[in-house]
Amino acid sequence: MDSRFDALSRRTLAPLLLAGLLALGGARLACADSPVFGASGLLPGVRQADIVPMAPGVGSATTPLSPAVNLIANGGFEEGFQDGVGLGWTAFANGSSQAGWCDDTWTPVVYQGAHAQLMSLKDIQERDRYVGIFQTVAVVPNTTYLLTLHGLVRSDPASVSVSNWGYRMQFGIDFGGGTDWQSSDVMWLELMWDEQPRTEPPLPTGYQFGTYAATIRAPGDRVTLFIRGWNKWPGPWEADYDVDEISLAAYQPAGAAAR
Ligand SMILES: [Ca+2]
Repeated sequence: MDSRFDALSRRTLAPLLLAGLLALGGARLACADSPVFGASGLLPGVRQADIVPMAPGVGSATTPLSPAVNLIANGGFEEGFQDGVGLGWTAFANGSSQAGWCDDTWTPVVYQGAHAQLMSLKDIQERDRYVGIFQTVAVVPNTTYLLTLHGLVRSDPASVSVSNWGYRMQFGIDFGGGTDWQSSDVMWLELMWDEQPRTEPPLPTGYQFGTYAATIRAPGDRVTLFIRGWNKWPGPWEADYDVDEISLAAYQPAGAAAR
């Protein structure tokens, strides 16, 4: 892949403001009980070549087409929610747990604007429980797109060593535009966003957001983007997965865009 296709990895410190949503007696509760669905799925193999992550460090050298048109509807979650799920998105989960979705307005975990999508899991009865959202968008075949995700993982253990890497976030792409998150057509990749304290922003830095960017070449006229939180182990601990500012936009390298 062209070396100009490089990093957008960056971290942003959130202000340490404890805004109100879901604050109760000092403990922040995640979503209330919400519907759960279906049976569990396995992680299918990843055809890495179809999703090209950007290496860290050269973010300024990459430029989406200007003006970049975000194909994702409500990618910043500022346009509303229904039943806790951002408008334009569809929820999924695989049961044996309490799964929930919320309009998260808690300032420290909102990447931009006033809202983020919160997905939560707790009271896990079996291994490998998932909570997620997806959206299908129309694309131009054989066109390269830039996918950008922002978010963070929060858990009660607040440590990958304590939880044994028990709380991870992933995204998946179905290049055929399918809407079954358990289909083997979905290619899943892990976001390397390690868990942070669930209810108390770490001092002195506050929460650190993860940013992921990759180029995607769509073979057909539709692709589906899935995003999910993954609780690996049974147990009572809660994990909260926030995502915000999700973008899929036609893309060309900076050198071409500058002319
Ligand atoms: Ca937002």
